[in-house]
Amino acid sequence: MLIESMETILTCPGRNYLIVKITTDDGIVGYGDATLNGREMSVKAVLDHHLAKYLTGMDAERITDIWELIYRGTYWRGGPVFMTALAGIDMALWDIKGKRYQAPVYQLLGGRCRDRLRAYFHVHGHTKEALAERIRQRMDDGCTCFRYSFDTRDSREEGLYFKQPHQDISLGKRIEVTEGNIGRPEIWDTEAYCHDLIDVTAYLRNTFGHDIGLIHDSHERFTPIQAAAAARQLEPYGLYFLEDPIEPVNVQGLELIRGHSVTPIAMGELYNSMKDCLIPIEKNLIDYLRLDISHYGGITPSMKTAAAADNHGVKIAFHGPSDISPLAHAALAHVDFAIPNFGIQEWVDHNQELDQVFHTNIQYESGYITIKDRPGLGVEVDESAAKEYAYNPKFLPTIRDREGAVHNW
Ligand code: KDG
Ligand code: MG
Repeated sequence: MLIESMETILTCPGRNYLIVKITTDDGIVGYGDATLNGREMSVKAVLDHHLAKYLTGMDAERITDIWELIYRGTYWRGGPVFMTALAGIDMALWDIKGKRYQAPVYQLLGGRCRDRLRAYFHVHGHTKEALAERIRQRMDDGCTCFRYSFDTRDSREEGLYFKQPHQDISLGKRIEVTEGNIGRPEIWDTEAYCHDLIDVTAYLRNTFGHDIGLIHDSHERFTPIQAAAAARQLEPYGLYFLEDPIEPVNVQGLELIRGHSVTPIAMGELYNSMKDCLIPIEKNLIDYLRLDISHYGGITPSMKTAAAADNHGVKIAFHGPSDISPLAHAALAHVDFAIPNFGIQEWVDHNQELDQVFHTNIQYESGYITIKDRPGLGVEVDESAAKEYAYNPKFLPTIRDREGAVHNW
């Protein structure tokens, strides 16, 4: 079964998504996700100009071999752009293999280890009371774990709030900086944020008791000592995990946090290869690995890394935001079902446009994700619907501190 062609499809049903489509000489079509938020065109160029012809004529069944060939055989390796392109190819090849053997991908990965996946959603509130209200609404539909964010009030300037740039994604209001407002990035103050983080977390725990899981994502905005102090102060409130407290690939920073607190730590959405995460795994510096399957080279390396993590008691909690497509959500769900060390899955609501383009077989209901058996990844792509939603270039949000210096995103 030879690869006849590889194409890319760029679509924007609410957000921009880059799809990889591989067709084999016997007519099987496989799809994968190659979306890198705000960098779609660079991934598309890698796929269209550097890899499409290269793949033509290769045996579509040899997934690992093709992965190795592209990863190490073409000399320049790694980085988010390249690993996202590779992920799209890898997912499409797994989709093809499933269709070829008429089996869902998780069956080819070893079969189910569980019946359903516990999911968590983002909740954001302007105030802590509003945040609690959002959590209550979500609890009504069965959700038991929440990734909470909030606006921080500026004590020095009446009426000013420090915003977390990503905050409104969960509410469907995307605040990516557009060309028009790129000169006005959000202001950031880590000290004020840290103070509010402890205050808001205490409020949520006191309000809801231990009935719910609480996750906070710091988006690498702390220095190691700030992160250690925050993790220690958060200890009494029993977080499910504190996510991305510091920049990736800072082993000493993670050691500092670990030396001062037992708050569970999650890292990983900015990792691109096993080399980024092996030391934190082996030294037990993290508790949850949040790989982004679309930026980490796909299903093939994720399975290997999950096995390494399992060996050290580290659980997998894949990055699952709205800026990767339902194809990526399906791919990570297949892995989640097939690995013994699944932790929890970040999940997002779908809008109508998204459902028009991607007909997915992965469902969320009452706090859990289930999968309906279909061959391959199980997501049908409506290409004519995809064409209706033209690419809409956007900038990612940025933040600066009070003095105007750029701060970690
Ligand atoms: O594109 C950036 C998003 O993927 C990121 O803000 C989402 O950190 C994120 C998360 O944990 O979902
Ligand atoms: Mg995150």
